[in-house]
Amino acid sequence: MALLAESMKVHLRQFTSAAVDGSLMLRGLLGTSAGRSLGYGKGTRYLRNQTSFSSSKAEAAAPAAVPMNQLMDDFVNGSTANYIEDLERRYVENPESVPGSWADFFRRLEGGETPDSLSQAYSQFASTNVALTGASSALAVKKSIGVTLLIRAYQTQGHLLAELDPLELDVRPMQTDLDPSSYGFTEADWDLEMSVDNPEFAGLFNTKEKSTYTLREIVKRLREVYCQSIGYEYNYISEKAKCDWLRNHIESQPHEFSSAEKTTVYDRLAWSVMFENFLSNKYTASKRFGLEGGETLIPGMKTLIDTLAEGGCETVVMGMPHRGRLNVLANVVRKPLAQIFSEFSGGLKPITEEGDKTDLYSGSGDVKYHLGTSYDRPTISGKTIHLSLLANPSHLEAVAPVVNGKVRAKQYYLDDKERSKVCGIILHGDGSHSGQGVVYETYDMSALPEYTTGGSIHIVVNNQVAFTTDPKFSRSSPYCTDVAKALDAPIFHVNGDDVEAVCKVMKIAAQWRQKWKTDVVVDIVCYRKHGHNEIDEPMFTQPLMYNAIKKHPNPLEVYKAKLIGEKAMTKEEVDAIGKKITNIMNSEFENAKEYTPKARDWLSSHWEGFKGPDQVARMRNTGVPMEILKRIGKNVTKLPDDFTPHRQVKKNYEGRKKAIETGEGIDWATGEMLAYGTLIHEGNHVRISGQDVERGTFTHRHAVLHDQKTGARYRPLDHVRMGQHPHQFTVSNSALSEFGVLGFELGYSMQDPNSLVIWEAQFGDFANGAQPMFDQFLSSGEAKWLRQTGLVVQLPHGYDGQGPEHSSARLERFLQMCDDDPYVIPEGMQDPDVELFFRGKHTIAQHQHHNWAVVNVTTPANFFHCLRRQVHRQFRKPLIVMSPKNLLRHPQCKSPLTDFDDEQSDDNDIQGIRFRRLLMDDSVTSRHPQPEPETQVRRLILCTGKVYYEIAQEREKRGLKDDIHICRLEQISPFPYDLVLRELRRYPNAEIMWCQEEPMNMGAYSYVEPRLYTCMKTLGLPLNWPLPYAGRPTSAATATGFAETHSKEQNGLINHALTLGD
Ligand SMILES: Cc1ncc(C[n+]2csc(CCOP(=O)(O)OP(=O)(O)O)c2C)c(N)n1
Ligand SMILES: [Mg+2]
Repeated sequence: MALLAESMKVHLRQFTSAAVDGSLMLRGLLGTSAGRSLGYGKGTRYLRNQTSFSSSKAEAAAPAAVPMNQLMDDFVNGSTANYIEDLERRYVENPESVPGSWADFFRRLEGGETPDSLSQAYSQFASTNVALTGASSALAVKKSIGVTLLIRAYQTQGHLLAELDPLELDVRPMQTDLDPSSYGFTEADWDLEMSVDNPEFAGLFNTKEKSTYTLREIVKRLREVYCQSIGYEYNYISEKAKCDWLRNHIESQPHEFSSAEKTTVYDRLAWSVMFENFLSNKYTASKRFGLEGGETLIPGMKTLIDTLAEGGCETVVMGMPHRGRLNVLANVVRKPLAQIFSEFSGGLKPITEEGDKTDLYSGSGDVKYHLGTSYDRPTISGKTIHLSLLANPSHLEAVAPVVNGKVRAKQYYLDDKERSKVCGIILHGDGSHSGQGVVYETYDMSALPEYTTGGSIHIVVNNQVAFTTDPKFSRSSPYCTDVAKALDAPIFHVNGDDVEAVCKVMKIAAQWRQKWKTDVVVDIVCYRKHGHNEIDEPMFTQPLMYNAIKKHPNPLEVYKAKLIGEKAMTKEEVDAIGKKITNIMNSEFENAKEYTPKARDWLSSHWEGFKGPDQVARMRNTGVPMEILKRIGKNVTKLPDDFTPHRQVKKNYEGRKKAIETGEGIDWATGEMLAYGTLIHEGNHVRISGQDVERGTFTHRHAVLHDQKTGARYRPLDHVRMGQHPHQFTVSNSALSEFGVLGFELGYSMQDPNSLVIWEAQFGDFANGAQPMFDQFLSSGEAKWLRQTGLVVQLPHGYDGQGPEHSSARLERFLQMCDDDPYVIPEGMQDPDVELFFRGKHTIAQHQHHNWAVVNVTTPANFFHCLRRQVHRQFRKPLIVMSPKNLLRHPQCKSPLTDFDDEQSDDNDIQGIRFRRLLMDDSVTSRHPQPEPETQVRRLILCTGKVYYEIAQEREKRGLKDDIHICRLEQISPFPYDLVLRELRRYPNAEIMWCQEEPMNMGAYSYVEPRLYTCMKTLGLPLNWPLPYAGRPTSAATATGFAETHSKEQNGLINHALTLGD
């Protein structure tokens, strides 16, 4: 609100001095000083809700500052000024379209009556309270203005007087704008009959039935609509049609529920309240983050879902925090009660199903109020709607963008162009909605072309406290929902004790979403019956509130009293509902004792055929026949004849084309393009998102070209094959967010395994803004929730003197989260069967049991295989890529096209047709697990990433190729034990050294060291402790900011790596 008021003041200031040369003016009426006048001159246009207006008059007077106090006139506030201007504009267009008294007023102004005389009339009116009948017509106009402004004020600010707090502790002061006396009315005016004949008030007053209303009736009606259990905030929405639609829905909705509807609402509320009571009686000492005090959420959500289904929605994806989650699972998603109760009794681990020979993998599990599930729910209209509730971590709000990503992916796969069939519902707490930045990041993506989902429905369970913190200490805005105003989302605040009001706003919210396809917010103002959880003492910190809560009846009692009072239901009828529910719960409680979770809740239907870690999966080769490579290469490097690319981009594309034609010198970007192109060719969906990914932060990708004459965009990868879906290849620059966008892509990747979803950070270090996504979802999500994702995260990494903030993607952190045992070599990798070894089968178990992979790839072809491997296997794991910067253009970092093909697919030698986890020294060729020893080699340097090229170049210069061999760990984790063992066998006399660019406390050193020792120990090699190390010393900062120091350090570590002792 403050922002809007400020912007309005700016307008007023500008209008004051705009040239008006004889146009219609309200100057005299609205204030005697020029500083308070309003109006718009010919050719000057006022844009609602914008902080500027444009004038076609070049010579328009420059705005002169007006003292702020003059702009604060209680009569000419932001909304009234806006309203009068609107009336004036409508009068100019069509005098019939405004109420008669206004038309008269404008006519008189046109007729030459001076603004001053009207102004005097206003003053007289304000001081003398002349009754309308028999008053001068000027005073009639004044009354009319007063009443229209009053109505408008209620439409805009009525929510400030709405009765939202069930505890009635929130004392809401009378608002000046909502007080009739602010418009000159006095007690004596209550029974004045007035015209309210205005199309914008048609929903409020039926003027056909009754041509005039008394002030008393008008205020009563306004309070009824705007100040009862619902507070509507919507007038800031800049699109008039949307505002009108909403106003119409608010003002002309039938306010009465039918008796059948009331029974349904009662039944649903009873389930909600009784579920919490049941749990509280049966599991007294258990934490469940109950919904007590906010139970009307459940009937509200059911109404929401019913209405969405009526509006064509078939699938809903939901995300929510701890509060009330079990209730939502039981009563909205309909997870079997016996299962929920069984989880309360300790949550048995799932058992192996009959006939299944393998041990059922159950992961590490999670607490009951984090698990997700899905269900097909029949709705009131008879349609069925698919509901899925995503598993979520404790990190409040982190799941919000994940929901939207999943919704967007579903819309892609359902070809839901209108975005009507799939909708996201995101639940929030009041504290977290206003406090967590990811909430804004999620809203901010809501209208971006490649991220929009056609609007999410946000529900805030606003219990007016966050753990022990009162709202005034947890947010600076009046409402916890104010952040959504930035997006023009309508916000409905509703008293959580009024279940019918909750259902009513949910219905409008669903209708809004289906109609306008933008976000909408429902803020259920309720309370929290217990402490933060059931075993927490709230009286320590909120004594007054909890004294009120103790005396407060629960929402079911409130509704029951209402229904019985108004004779909508009898006591017997409500009792029968209670009895039915108690019986069902009791019998489910009994069933829970026998309940053993057997469902293999691994993968959703799209994931059929995919394997959990307990099932043996296959890996496919990733090479592609040369002929297809060439065809795709040609298609994606060809630009239309009438397209004018930038000169450098043209050259770049010519280079790519030539490399494909000649089969030589494929660079990183071309290799990447071939990976995407071949995956698309096979029918997969490829999506790349992140900051500036279209061009690429380092100008290497140019996945979207811009015509230099027309500005038209061209995406070569849209042309891999004929009839390609327009979004099959998606590449999009994102909002400048890491947490939100990564979350979105994670959600997207979880939908369908046949998609390659990539999030790329601008520089790897910025990924730390998304740390909860790595900690809570990517590295541990499968273990906790049995849900797989093949999301690829590309993090530019490498020390090239750009300072501490652009060098390191913090490789060490990703490695620290890898769950492989540093001291145990996985079965089959230590002494592999030769045939299995060549077919790569001995590595599958390791990959399947690992939580994610971390790679640092150094050749375009290997990156091609690495990306393709993500899709060409029967399970999915997240992939963290330390992606290159200077290798994008490095003359040595090129691959021949033959490294991409599948020529060797029938050969025993798997390397070359698949991703190479370790690149051997370039002088050796044998890949046998027991290679011929290279006895002359004195040192084996193991390293990863681009430092390889620097060491190799210097080694060449120094003529040390025979003495020092270099191996690259392209995949650092899961650690390629088998290949490292092979290399150790190859070099029996060599000293093993680890070389890295990063400081010793960073990079891969700490991860590699114990694993290398394990390999040495296995082979009976002497353990050289500490592990010989060439790299930067330990450091607090990731890198130096001084270019000279950087070079010195870099040269120093390379020199160290290549300096052999005697
Ligand atoms: C990101 C994050 N910070 C802190 C917490 C610890 N925490 C759990 S619940 C809670 C209070 C949440 O308040 P609110 O959003 O109002 O939800 P309520 O519990 O009142 O339903 C806090 C601070 C958390 N889970 N996540
Ligand atoms: Mg709260």
